[in-house]
Amino acid sequence: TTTDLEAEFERIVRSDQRIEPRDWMPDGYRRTLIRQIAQHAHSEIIGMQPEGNWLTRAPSLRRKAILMAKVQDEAGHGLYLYSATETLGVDRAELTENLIEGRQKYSSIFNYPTLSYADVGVIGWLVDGAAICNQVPLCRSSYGPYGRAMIGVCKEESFHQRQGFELLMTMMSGTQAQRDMVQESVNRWWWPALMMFGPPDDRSPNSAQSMAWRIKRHTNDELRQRFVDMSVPQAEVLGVTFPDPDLRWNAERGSYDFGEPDWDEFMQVVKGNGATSVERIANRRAAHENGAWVRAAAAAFAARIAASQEE
Ligand code: FAQ
Repeated sequence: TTTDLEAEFERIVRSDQRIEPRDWMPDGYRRTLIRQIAQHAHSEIIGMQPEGNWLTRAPSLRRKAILMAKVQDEAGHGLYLYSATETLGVDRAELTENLIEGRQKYSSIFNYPTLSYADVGVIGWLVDGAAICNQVPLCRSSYGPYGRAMIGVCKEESFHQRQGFELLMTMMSGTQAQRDMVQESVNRWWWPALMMFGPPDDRSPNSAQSMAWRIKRHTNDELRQRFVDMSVPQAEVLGVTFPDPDLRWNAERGSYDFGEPDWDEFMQVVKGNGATSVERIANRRAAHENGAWVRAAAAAFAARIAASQEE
């Protein structure tokens, strides 16, 4: 009976075992996972654009090779996460449609422009840093295919974060103009990076249920705090500051106090009114349409192989 199935589902979740694709699950659990994993996949794919913007203008062959590897990794993460979403009974073609028609979201962070090469370093350091902070706990997510996907993804994100930090260390030991370029970039990305963790807990409609289902393991504010605490000492090593006058050590809490991100800006960006929102989706749509002949050719080839095997 449904009650037995529900009880079994609850038992698996509560004992920190994994729900697998063929297991019974509540409709809401399935819907939440499709929403979160698809958004995550879309973020990886759209997230190739801001850094891809600098591939043709990398300052050296070494930087170009590193950046190319990173952007290709993001593509891999996206495809891996689309596969994880498909285990829940949706079709990848449908997910792509949802993205380019604006029916599904992707991370707010990718709606900001990359204006200098320092942005490549700062995205690696702060954006991948925030991504790791958010995704390491997701390795223990209750849905098997998602949790397992996160393990490989996090290893690659760690490489991304280090390449960003190393790039910034190199620039910070260069000329004053280079140091200024890094600080200017940090000033632009700090607040958007904090917004990646989502709205504050009291305005996060999905958190409580997602935590009860052990899809999410920490609240948005918990992870944001962890990220701030992790980033401040790294900024000191680099020799940059964050644009927040309220940022200071709180000995009592053993954590940094910090200011409030501009949540109106966040809501605008999430609604599709970010600086580069239109451009990002237009590029994705064009890539999809320009790839139609590849999909048609692959389908025709597969049909021919299938027909020849029937003979
Ligand atoms: N942007 O109730 P909550 C990467 C939406 S890392 C846009 O708190 P939830 C790596 C949220 O969907 C980035 N929308 O929601 C990389 C919901 O709307 P809905 C991707 C946001 O799901 C680095 C509404 O607000 N990482 O790509 C954002 O419990 C460099 C209410 O929010 C992931 O997706 C936002 N920042 O918590 C690639 C991680 N925040 O769906 C290239 C997995 C919230 O009801 C280069 N996802 N919203 O219409 C998660 O952990 C969660 O989904 C949260 C949001 C924490 C993002």
